[in-house]
Amino acid sequence: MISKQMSDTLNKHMNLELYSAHLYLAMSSCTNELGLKGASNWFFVQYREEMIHFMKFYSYLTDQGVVISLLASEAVPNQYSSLLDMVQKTLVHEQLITSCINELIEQAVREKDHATQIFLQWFVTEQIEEENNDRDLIAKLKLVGNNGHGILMIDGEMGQRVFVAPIGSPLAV
Ligand code: OFO
Repeated sequence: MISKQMSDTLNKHMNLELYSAHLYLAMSSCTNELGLKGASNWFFVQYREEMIHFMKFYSYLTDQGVVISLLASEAVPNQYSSLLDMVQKTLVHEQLITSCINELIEQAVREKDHATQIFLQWFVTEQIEEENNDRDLIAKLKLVGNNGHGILMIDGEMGQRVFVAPIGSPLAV
């Protein structure tokens, strides 16, 4: 049993996860255009992870008997000054998502909604990893600055990222 208020805010957040997926898919396209194939791969993997996050919310809500609402999707930016700019904006976006997850948990606690609290725990851990990955990349990109060899080395590392669907994930897109 989930309250209307709780399901509405979860539904809203589900749409934000879809926005995240679109944001990173656009970044994958931008980096591809710049010739940074590794970074393009990294953002594409990030896109796929966001689709899993979206589907986790979708499955949770439908399992709770909620008919989901897909809201109109906001256009995402596709102009960036550099790879560093993209990753810095990624970190800012992930910090926003972290604060949204925290607010969702606070609401679930207020409503004594234990099921939703348990559901959201996975996202608490996930957000630590998301922010940490971005901070690592920002630090490396700042170290190399405008050095082309350095950027290509980081691009090569970003190309190693592999998508791994979390155990029990509703859908590997
Ligand atoms: Fe779904 O964590 Fe990023 O946005």
